[in-house]
Amino acid sequence: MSLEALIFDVDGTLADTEEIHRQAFNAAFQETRLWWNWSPHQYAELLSISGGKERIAAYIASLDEPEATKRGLATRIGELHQAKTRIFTSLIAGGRAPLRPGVARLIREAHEAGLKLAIASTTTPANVEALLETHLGPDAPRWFAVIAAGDKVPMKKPAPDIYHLALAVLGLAPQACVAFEDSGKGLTAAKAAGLFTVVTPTFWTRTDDLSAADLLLPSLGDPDAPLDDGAARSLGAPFLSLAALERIKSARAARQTV
Ligand code: XBP
Ligand code: MG
Repeated sequence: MSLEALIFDVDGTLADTEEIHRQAFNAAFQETRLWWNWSPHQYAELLSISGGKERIAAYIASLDEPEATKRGLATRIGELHQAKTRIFTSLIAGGRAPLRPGVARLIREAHEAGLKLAIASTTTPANVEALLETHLGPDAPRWFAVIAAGDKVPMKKPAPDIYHLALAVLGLAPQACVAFEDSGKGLTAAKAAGLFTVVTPTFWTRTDDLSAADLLLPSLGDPDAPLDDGAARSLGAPFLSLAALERIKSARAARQTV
């Protein structure tokens, strides 16, 4: 089955955004005078929880405070997360998280070749639009047949729900698509949805179990930012182009039918 769609995760995959998320959370905590401050080490641990609202809830539950205090704090999660999202999207619009190497090139290549594009992310939809509009232009969100993100599904990654939603709107079988992820949770979700998955880890996900990746690369690479020799050799090209992706995916499918 030929390649008909690319499905992209957002945080860590389109751009290395989690440090900006961390700063936005902390700025929201200052703005609401809670004075919490998540260190990079603390945030790396909190990232085991998908979803910003769920992350705040888990942090509140971990506090050494009376239950009544924690119940009161839990009623403020929506307000806190709205403030955080406003701050995050403003930082993104200010260019604080460039797209990773090869992302703009591959999205444009797929768009111009007539492939369908989709997003499958745990993050809040406003974050996705800010990232796409800032780096690919005001029309970019409309290049995507579906932006499946945030609370649009009951179960977040590593559950496959968000990928099932993206595939349903695309109207495609998983065999006709490729997923792009950065984390173990995202990889688990994409594989559970039956997708060939390219993984480009970041600092935050470098210790995740990525052994189920169909293609594991340091990034997608670019003509002016070619992959290192090892990755280029495994790919048979200095960066991941649509042609290289189709070649590798077809070869893997052919081997599986033997
Ligand atoms: C990563 C996440 C998100 C972000 C924070 O999403 O787990 O929760 O860390 O964004 P993905 P929100 O890798 O699936 O794009 O605060 O909007 O959840
Ligand atoms: Mg991610």
